[in-house]
Amino acid sequence: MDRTDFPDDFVWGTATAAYQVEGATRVDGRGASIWDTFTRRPGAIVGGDTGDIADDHYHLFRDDVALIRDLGLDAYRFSIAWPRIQPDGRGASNQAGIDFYRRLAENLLENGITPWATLYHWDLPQTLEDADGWMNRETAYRFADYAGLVAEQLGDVIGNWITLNEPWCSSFLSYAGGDHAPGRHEGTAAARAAHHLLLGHGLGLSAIRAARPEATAGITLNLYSVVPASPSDADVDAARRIDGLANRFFLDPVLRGSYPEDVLDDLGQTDWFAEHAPSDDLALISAPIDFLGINYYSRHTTRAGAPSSRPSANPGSEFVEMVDTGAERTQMGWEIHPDGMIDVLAMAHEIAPELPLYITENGAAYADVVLPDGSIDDTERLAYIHDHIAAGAEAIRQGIPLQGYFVWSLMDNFEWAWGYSRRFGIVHVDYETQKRTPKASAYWLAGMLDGALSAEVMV
Ligand code: IFM
Repeated sequence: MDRTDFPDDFVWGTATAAYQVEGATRVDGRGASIWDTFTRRPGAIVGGDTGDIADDHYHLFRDDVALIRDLGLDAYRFSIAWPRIQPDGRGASNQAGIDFYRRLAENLLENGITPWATLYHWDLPQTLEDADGWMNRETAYRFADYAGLVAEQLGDVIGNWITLNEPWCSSFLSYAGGDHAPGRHEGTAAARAAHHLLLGHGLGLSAIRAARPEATAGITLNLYSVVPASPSDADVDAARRIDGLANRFFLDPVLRGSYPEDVLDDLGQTDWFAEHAPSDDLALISAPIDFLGINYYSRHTTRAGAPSSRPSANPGSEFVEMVDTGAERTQMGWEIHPDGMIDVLAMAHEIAPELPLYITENGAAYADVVLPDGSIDDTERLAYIHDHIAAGAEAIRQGIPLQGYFVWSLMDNFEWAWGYSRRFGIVHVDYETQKRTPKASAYWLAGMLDGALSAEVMV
């Protein structure tokens, strides 16, 4: 397999997110985010890790951009930290924050790499969480102000915008499951946070379009292939619930302009949505996007199970069990199912046949071993990425307009509640020295893309 198996203009990229890589959390006027707060909560993060230093990408970005160039990649998807731009989540922009992203974007362009910026990859300014965060509709308007401000000031060097990354995570996982910042347990009411995030997307999109009519803009959803463990009515219904919460609750409003009624019913939120999610909101949320970003990692096989009273990131579906099919899993425990990537692409394509699709994240965590000669032979990650890229090629053969693939992640980084205990990078990071070492998967990718990765890269 090489890049000639894909259209000439297919975008090959890699992705990171601000809090996971930047570090430098207290410099140049950056305000506190909910992750700065959450990582201080005892027991919230494995090992008590924080993003305070992470990969120090804030200072080392030039070396990281050189790596991206040498990998032969066309695009870099990074995220902009809202609290660097508006330390309190509102008001005028902090010039030092804007300047950092301008330096990064300019450096990318000088190296022939196209910047793709995500505006919200989960680092809400803490002051906005103090005012009830995404449970408060006002936060959507603050996000739109921020999006417009950034597009206005950086739209000359950044042409591709993603409003939100994975709103399922920043709503259900964060406000129901409590696994992610701000670590709240609002149960099924977390659906309201999801609506406010999506409203933020709609308002933000319109602010980007107003500031930069020429911009290309979309949203990234994390979608799962969901299948019932058996054809029994109960297992099929379990699949309906999980597909509803994970996929349709986000795809439908963005692509169809409506929420799935069965999911609102499962969540007991029909009345709240009738009153607080009017058709005007849905018109904004479903305004045309230029592309849909899909993050794909795994498949869920579901069966009906026993009710549990534990706070769940899938509220209302506590009595659904995920089945172990015996398929191989990554270190995250996520089942490896490359064909599922075709399923989720097809899911979106069926609703919006003309819409360009991008895999904005795909990758795997494994317990890498640094060999005595310093190399990292991550054959499992290499196979995972290879097989998913092959699935992408198959999706294109089936007529799905897949236009790009971004590997998650460029380098090992702060994996949220898992801290530094999970490594997703194709480039290894020694957190003591900040030395970057490309893994076997990076060399393989560079070979496929005719990159020019040298034997070892020191930072
Ligand atoms: O690290 C995350 C990323 O921030 C969002 N998508 C999934 C990745 C792996 O868990």
